[in-house]
Amino acid sequence: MERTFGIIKPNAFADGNSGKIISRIYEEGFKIVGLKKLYLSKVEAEGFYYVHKDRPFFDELTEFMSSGPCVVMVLEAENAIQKWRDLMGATNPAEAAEGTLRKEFGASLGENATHGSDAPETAAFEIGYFFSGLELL
Ligand code: DAT
Ligand code: MG
Repeated sequence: MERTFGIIKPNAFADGNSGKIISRIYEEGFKIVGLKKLYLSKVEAEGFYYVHKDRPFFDELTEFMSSGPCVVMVLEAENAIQKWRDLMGATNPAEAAEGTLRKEFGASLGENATHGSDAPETAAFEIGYFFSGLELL
């Protein structure tokens, strides 16, 4: 079993799509090990996306991620990291395959509805950024 980290981003939360996304997560066979709603500050969003600090879209991204509440989650499944990325679809909703979350709920490249870790090291960092061990028993 593997764990990954996911976010229902502010656009999907504001659009009232959190429930549909959580339903899909269960349908695809994930166990939800941790889940909470947060309203990130700009600084907290910058810390989370630190690896992207030199990218031209860093300010836009962190402004968006701190623009409203989101839902942070720890998901468990076999091959959870790849499985969750597959369910989300391509970064740009316009290029995401039919049936993926970003295709269905993404509004634009920036406001693409969901986040998912891309490797075991980033999953460990991202889970630890938002959850303590006690919250994941
Ligand atoms: P992903 O979220 O698929 O792992 P990423 O890590 O490359 O994609 O980028 C993080 C987020 O930043 C992405 O979900 C949306 C935003 N983003 C990426 N490229 C962008 C761009 N060229 N313009 C605006 N936002 C961008
Ligand atoms: Mg990424």
